[in-house]
Amino acid sequence: MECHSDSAVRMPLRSAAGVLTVPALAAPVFAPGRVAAEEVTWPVSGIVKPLPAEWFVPHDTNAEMRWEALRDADGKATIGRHVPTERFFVRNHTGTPLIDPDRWRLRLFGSGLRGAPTAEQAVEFGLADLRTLPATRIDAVIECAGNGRSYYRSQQHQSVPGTPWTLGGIGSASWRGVRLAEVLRAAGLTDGAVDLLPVGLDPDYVVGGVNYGPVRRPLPVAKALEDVLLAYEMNDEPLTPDHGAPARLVVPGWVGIASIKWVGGIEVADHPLRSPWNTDFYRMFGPDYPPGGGAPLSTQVVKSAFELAAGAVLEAGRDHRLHGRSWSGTAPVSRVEVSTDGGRSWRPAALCEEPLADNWTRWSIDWCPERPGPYELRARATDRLGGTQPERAPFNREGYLFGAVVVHPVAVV
Ligand SMILES: Nc1nc2c(c(=O)[nH]1)N[C@H]1C(S)=C(S)[C@@H](COP(=O)(O)O)O[C@H]1N2
Ligand SMILES: [Mo]
Repeated sequence: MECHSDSAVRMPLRSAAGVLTVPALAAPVFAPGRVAAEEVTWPVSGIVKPLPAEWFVPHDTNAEMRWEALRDADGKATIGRHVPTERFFVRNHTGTPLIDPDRWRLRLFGSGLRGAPTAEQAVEFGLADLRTLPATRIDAVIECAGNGRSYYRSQQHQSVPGTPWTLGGIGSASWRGVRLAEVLRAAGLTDGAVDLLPVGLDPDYVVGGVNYGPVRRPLPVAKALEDVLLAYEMNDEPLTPDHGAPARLVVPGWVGIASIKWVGGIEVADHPLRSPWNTDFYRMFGPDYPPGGGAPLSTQVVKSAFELAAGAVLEAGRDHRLHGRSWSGTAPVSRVEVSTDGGRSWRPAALCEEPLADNWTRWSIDWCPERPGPYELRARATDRLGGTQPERAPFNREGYLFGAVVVHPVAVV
């Protein structure tokens, strides 16, 4: 199924200013979490913020971060641990809605709350209410499940549909907000609750003539209580429209789709919940998986990237400091090795900081290529639970979780 062929989404139009506009939709699909969204302005722009070509590679309704933009022409870092909000990648199934923060309400309802309120009798929180709850800050990457997808084709000769990300479908930020656990407790969470269904206020996702309704993905209550944040700030500023204003989830370590943006409603249920985002999409499909797909995707795999353009040109006979970052959804990174000879030999990279869970770790290694010619760089990380990067990523039809070592070509002249 071409469910991730984002190009089919309501045919976004690119205006002269380079802004996407999405034509209004006819028949919305009913989703109980999507009630009275009068505070939302549609039609929407695809992505609201500017997308300068030196920072981003556009992919339909999405924008990928360029890894080479993490260094300036002299090789000096332009970005620390956090990616500034204006430079953060964007993954939109449709387009960014503009939401009036003063009228916005988060509505919680369902059989997992005391008194089982219906969507119409939901427990409501405005932004001001959320700000009266204890605030928490977390440092975490958000990474698309499809990050690295293009390498299924280029390295493994496997054709997969969907956004052809290289490795820029990830960003790290400081997120501030209230623990979802606090909100759930304030709303009357019961011991019987098992699943949540956070629903986005963005337009319905329509692809291949099918309207899947608003973007919404079940989240187990256990994960919600563990470490999920309902964020209203990103990098010390209120969330911007493209990144989920006025509030989004941040689900550490998990595939980006769990981190629902523009969250408007959350169903809390005493039974397992389903949506196309945990049945048709974001599972492993293919010959190596059960007919209905593997389990819904949760934690991210180990990956590494160089802060360097593919095909970068380096001078022969002098020392170069190669920089990169590695991350894992499961545990802090423990080790990074780099190969400059096509994977024959590996040297340890120096970690530039104490590795943290849910975040990337910066590293560097010096390299003095003696002779001109084409070279292949490789970086391979291992996390504290022993997770590492294989030579090949397990094939799956939608091209999720590409965790294999990426071959990074450079030219030495
Ligand atoms: N409501 C809503 N939430 C969403 C999405 C979306 O399209 N709509 N995209 C998801 C996906 S697939 C990813 S990878 C992350 C991307 O977050 P970002 O755009 O802030 O980088 O948001 C997730 N949350
Ligand atoms: Mo994603």
